[in-house]
Amino acid sequence: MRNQGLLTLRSAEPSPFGRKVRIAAAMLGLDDRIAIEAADTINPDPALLHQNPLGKIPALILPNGDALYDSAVIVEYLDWLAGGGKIIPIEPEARFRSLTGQALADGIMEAAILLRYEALWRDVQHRSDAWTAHQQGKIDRGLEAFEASAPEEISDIATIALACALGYLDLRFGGEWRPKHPDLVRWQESFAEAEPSFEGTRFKG
Ligand SMILES: N[C@@H](CCC(=O)N[C@@H](CS)C(=O)NCC(=O)O)C(=O)O
Repeated sequence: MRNQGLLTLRSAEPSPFGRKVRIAAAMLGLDDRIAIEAADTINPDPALLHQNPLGKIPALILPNGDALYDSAVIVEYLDWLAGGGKIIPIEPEARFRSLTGQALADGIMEAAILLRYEALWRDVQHRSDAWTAHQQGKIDRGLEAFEASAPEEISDIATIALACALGYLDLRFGGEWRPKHPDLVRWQESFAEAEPSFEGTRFKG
């Protein structure tokens, strides 16, 4: 294992991107190296805005005070810390398939978060049906693509990100995705069985 020292993760329990980092850390055996410091992105504290000028979580604070973001960079760092090639394969074909899978699952989460923010931040009369449908289209097409070929590996970054995307749709959108995506429902069950940190990081608030 590479350099020692405590890492601090700025995150919030419901955050699907924070969950992705926490599951990755658990799979890599790094979770006891990471202290979680809660962050509120609606009223970001000055430290968070300094650590990540975008005011977004997750951000990982290194022992020397440097901050890493976003979640894709953090998991790349954690994989490197654990020796490399563990959840982000080294062999190019597998590597870029994995990273692209992560990007697709991250995109589903981003669209879902925008829908959630629309409901949180905008009064009903100012919401746009066209914009909502635009974001929903990304979620629907992303899920269809995963339904057509769910990732085979259970322990790479694409699968972790997909599990977190589905978990976020369960949390904020009442699992509406489930009836249309039976293969993904089964896939999520196998992921949860294989990886206890999925349940361990589920927001129960
Ligand atoms: N691309 C980023 C997305 C992170 C993100 O959107 N985080 C949300 C919480 S889950 C956030 O910080 N939102 C606050 C904001 O957008 O101001 C990543 O992968 O970390």
